[in-house]
Amino acid sequence: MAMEFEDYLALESELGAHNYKPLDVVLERGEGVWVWDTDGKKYLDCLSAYSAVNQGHCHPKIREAMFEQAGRLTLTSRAFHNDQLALFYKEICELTNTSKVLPMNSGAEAVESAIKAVRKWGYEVKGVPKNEAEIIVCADNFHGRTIAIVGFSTDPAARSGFGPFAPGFKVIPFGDADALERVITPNTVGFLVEPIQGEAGVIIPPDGYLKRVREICTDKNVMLILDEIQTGLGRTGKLLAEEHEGIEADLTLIGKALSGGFYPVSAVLSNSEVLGVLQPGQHGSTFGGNPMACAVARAALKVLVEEGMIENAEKMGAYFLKGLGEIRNNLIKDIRGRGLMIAVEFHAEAEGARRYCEALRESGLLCKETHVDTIRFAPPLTITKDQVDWALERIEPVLRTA
Ligand code: IF1
Repeated sequence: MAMEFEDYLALESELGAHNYKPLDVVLERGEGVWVWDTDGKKYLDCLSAYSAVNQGHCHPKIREAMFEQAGRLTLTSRAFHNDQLALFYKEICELTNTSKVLPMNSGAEAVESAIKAVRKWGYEVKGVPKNEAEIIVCADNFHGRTIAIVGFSTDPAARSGFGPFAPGFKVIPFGDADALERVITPNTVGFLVEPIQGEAGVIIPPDGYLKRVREICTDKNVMLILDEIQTGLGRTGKLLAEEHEGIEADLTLIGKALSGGFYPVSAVLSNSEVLGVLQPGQHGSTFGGNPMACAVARAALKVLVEEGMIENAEKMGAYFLKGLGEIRNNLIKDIRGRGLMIAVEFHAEAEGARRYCEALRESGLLCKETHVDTIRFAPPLTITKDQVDWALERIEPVLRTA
């Protein structure tokens, strides 16, 4: 069956759940920062699959690792050992200064796993009474789509209609360390937070926030859980965003770019105390830690570091942000970013960012609005100065229009 653009959209609409509203483009190929649609039109990808493709589309070295592993051994389950897992552990621990790792698949699973582990830590190590553990989260968080996670979301779209929800979560404002200090009780086991809120619209907390949070958590014996699923692995110009404030979380959650977009791979990285409470049979996953995932993740981490992508994100991010800052349009409310995690927010009078995303698509640039008023720019970390210039040449006329 020869499929045309309209046929793909019609079939998807007929047979798929309508839980997305994608831009009208059907992609069939990607290489580096570029993707091509079914008509052969080329675009610069400024979303990078929500930062899962930090290393660029179809990175040849990750692909090679995946092909090689696919021809050897893909899945053993954790009933047996495999020859990739130990090396994945070693490499990620050395890179991130971690003492224990729990491999999972999706980001949401990493979040769920961290919640389970800190609760258990609370009961067994901190001495919290049975079923009384509390975890503090922030308003406007985004941590995934499971029942427990959407239960502590403050976004009506994400949570309404899905109850009843798991108890044990308290919500405080993001960026407010005093609020954290006030709400902690002896039963608080963890504080779960994004270093920069992604879905909320690239919200950067005040300077010193994470440092204060780290001090408060240490002081009150509360485990600091940083969700670096989006901010991690180079996106903000550091391997982990926590480095901007020179702190270390007790648990760090990574996913997305851990596979460079080839495969769902996530992990909980922890000090030994928290993950140390999990005993055989208490947690697991059929695919977690499988040899394919480990081989792919090892290659994805290697190229991220060896090819200088993290430093490039810092440099190109600053250059991109500066270029965007020169665009004049009274409808633009704010332009902000760290590394290549960048947002342009419009005033309500602009009547939404979606139309700008549509116009950018026409001009050969793919990006996506978040909520109503914000466009996120997050190209692969391999982007060159010429490619940023190419992007700015197209963004400028579009964003300049009223
Ligand atoms: C979708 C958003 C981004 C995340 C953080 C955990 C997860 C995510 C900080 C869960 C996932 C994704 C999910 C994706 C769109 C995307 C997203 F707009 F929804 F919020 F990136 F900004 N923690 N974020 O950002 O990871 O289970 O999906 O692997 O379509 O829902 P996951």
